[in-house]
Amino acid sequence: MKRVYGLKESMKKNGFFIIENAFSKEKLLKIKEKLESHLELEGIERRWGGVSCGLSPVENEKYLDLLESSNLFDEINRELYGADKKVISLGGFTHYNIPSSWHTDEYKEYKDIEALPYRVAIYMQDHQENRQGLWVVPNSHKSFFMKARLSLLFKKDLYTKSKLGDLILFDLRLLHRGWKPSIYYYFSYLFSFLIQHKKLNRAYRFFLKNKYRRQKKDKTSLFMTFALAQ
Ligand SMILES: O=C(O)CCC(=O)C(=O)O
Ligand SMILES: [Fe+2]
Repeated sequence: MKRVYGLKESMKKNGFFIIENAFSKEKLLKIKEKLESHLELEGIERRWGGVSCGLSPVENEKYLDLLESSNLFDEINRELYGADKKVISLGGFTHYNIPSSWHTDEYKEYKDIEALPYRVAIYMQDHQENRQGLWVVPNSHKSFFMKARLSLLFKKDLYTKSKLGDLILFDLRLLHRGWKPSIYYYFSYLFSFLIQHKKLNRAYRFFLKNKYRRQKKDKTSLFMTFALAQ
């Protein structure tokens, strides 16, 4: 069966799609090693809150070459946009230990729904057993941002539980986050945020930071954006 079977429908309906075992684990681990030794060489500390490095479209292409994934992306692009359409890279990020909170990567509304750009997430480690991978709110991509955020109160989010080698594609308007603290930490954080009590807030963030650190599970992820050439 085609790896991209159901991709277009799922992107429309849910706002995301997962291709399991899209890349070789060995290749990803080599790329991860390179990325991390670069950080070490530059003396960049992978502190709480994370470090992000912006990627140019050219660097995006370089990663695709390293992954030898051009065939897969041809399949994806054909499925999403139809044959003979030119798709370009718009750049992206490498993230190290980013525990991002709920956000969308794009806020504007698109007129041409058939020409929507898409984002890919490649996590360089397994995320079935921890909460550091990608969390999404299915179907939130069609709502206005604030409405989507409010809907978090009653809509169910979903943890992608990706494995090393999986590729996650998502609509840039989808509500998502990397890492979600357990419900207990989440609510107490919300509480300290709501009352805006400086000391309590600081104490709580300190607690959270140590909690994150104690996991001793570093996370590296690669996020890239692609769109139809104009
Ligand atoms: O690295 C992560 O886990 C999340 C990053 C993210 O959401 C983004 O780059 O848009
Ligand atoms: Fe994001």
